[in-house]
Amino acid sequence: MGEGWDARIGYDVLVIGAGFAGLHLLAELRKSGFACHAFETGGGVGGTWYWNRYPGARCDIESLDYCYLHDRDLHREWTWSERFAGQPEILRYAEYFAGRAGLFPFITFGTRVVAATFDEPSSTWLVRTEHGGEVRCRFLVTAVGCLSAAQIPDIPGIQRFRGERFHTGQWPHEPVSFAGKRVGVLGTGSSGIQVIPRIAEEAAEVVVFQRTANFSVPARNRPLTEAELAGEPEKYDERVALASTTRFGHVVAGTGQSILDSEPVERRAALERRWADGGTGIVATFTDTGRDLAANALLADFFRDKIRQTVADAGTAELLAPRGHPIGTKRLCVDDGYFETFNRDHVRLVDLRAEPIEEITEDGVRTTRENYPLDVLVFATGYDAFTGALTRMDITGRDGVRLADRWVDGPGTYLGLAVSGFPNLFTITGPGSTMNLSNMLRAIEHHVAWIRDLLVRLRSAGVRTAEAEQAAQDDWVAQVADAASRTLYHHADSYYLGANIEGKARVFMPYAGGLDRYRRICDSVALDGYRGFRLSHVDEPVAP
Ligand code: N01
Repeated sequence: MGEGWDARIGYDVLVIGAGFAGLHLLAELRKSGFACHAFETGGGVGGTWYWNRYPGARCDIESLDYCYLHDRDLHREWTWSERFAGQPEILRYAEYFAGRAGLFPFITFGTRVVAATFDEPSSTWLVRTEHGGEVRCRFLVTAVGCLSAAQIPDIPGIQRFRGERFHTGQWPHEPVSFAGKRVGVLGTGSSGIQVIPRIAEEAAEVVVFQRTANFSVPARNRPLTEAELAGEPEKYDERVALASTTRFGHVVAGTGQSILDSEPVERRAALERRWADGGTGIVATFTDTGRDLAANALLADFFRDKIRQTVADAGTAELLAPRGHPIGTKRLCVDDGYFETFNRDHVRLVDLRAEPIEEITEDGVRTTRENYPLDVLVFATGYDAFTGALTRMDITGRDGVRLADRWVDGPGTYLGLAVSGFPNLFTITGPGSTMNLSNMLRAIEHHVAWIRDLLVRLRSAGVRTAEAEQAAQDDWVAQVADAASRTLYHHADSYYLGANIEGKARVFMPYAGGLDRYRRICDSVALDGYRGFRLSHVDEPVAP
């Protein structure tokens, strides 16, 4: 039990989730001497990488950037095999980390947390699991991921379908065979764009139901070379420095030029170089494409031309060419042969804007135009992003207020780390932090260190509760909105704005001001004695 707190409480800290965030926090808390434990819904560690086992699942950030950097030895010990690691390798890395830090005995697997209630007289959280277990703790930290609450659309007849049905984010552990089958895929975001080419390699027929065409760039994945791996130890310090000095947490080099000021020939040459190199870095080639619609349109034209050059059938190419949202305002996808897949005879694209789905039948999908008989339906339909994993739990703070109710008009947080009215609750990569607008691993490492330092400080100061002040939270919510208003994000109906979930408030949820700026703000809050938090001490009287 951690020193300074009452041993009768239960745990000092409970962590919900054992993905990259939960594992790292658990390891840090244990090193700092806290009595802590984690609950995890899955049967193993890894979070996103435990659940997303669909064929083709692969990270869109380079392996050497998408890994922990807080431990130099760990970075030296692990050897990545490819430029963009696949799901099995990333999962092995998470398992290796958990084993190396001796975390397995401190995680209860296969156990979903369904409720957490703040008990005001004792200033503790009472946490309830799906199996009816109850555990008490002083501090509760959510590490539930921001893209983990899978979303299956409520299409009429969906329950009647007699074939197999999968969501990419809840993929089964046993192999799924598509051989000889007619497979329908709904959704053409990052998951759909990765899974469709792999399914097409095996299936007899593939029908892709597309509502919104998406921008995608080839990954150009390849094995990492001996030279790259050998040079890595020397690059370690630079990578650590970049985590706090760059917008994304790793370097995304551009030309430093405006696309509007560039000559057509040099513009094309710069973009062709990036296209040939692969990965999302192409959107950072020019300085103005993320904030100016005319500049953005030039970049979007380049992408649409690439689709026309790749897809043989002109009509299909036009349907696949994204329109109606600026490039980058929905997450840029990274693919391996996505557009080429539509040149295969057994792959068909259905434009749901022209023929919406009327219903799912026992043996397929019926649109306003046609019946599509199917053996398998794959939902690559995304997530109730950023808030869903939190609001699907019944979290109740002071005065019996539920988090889901508190956030009905959009998620209010202080720094994405705490919520007023919910004392002693901290959220790793919560709404209002940079989340997936930055490298998630860099954001996680920052949050974990920040929360650990705060807890150590609270313990040594004998603090009973720490709670975000409403005024500080309101100010932060305004800063999040202001940062978003300087971007083009409002021009797309994206999950960043909650637009993919019917009835969800349309509020831009991530902090778009950059991880470097965000870190400076959080660090100044800490240096300033945790400005914006109200602290009550162990010897203060507790409200009745
Ligand atoms: O989900 P999405 P995702 N009828 O929300 C469509 C990360 N990730 O799982 O755009 C028909 O992006 C929806 O259409 P629309 C990454 O951060 C990373 O693909 O709403 N279609 C859209 O096409 C990513 O951004 C990696 O019109 C429906 C799709 O489903 C995030 O996770 C890999 C529909 C959902 O796309 C989420 O990606 C995978 C309906 N009723 C994921 N409802 C990598 O690292 C939804 N759609 C590479």
